[in-house]
Amino acid sequence: MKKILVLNGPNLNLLGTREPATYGHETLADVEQLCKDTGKSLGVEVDCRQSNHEGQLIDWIHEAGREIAAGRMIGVVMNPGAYTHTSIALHDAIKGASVPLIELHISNVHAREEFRHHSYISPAARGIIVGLGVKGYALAIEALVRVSS
Ligand code: CA2
Repeated sequence: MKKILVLNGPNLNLLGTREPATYGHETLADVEQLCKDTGKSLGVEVDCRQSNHEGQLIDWIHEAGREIAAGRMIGVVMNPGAYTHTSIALHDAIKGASVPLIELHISNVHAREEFRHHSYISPAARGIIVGLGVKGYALAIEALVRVSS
């Protein structure tokens, strides 16, 4: 069974604990369960990881690149959190590791502050899902399966 890696970036471990008007009531554990259930229904294994550290996220993208090259992984779904708006290093990692990656945001970043309108990740992403709440994770997993088959 092929795998998909779901990466959540900084502060997403706080999901469900505050700012419910923006990010909903579901916790990160709820989101990870949704991802695993979605994968199961599509015949893929979903591995979920979260880190508040840019270098850790980069190491996981490199690892995904090796798994994809070996034919064991389809790609990555990533909510890069605020690193979306700052991280050239994540952009370079995605491109450098040749990882098909769906960039995902729970909130509609384009309807929020100006500083959230620019993404360093989008030019390196295979596709983008924005503003559909945590259900976007299920849509992103399905999108990755569909575009890679
Ligand atoms: O909408 C998204 O998914 C974001 O990637 C979330 C990031 C934000 O910096 C991006 O602009 C958009 C923030 C994640 C922080 O998550 C929290 C969840 C609950 C409480 C506090 C923060």
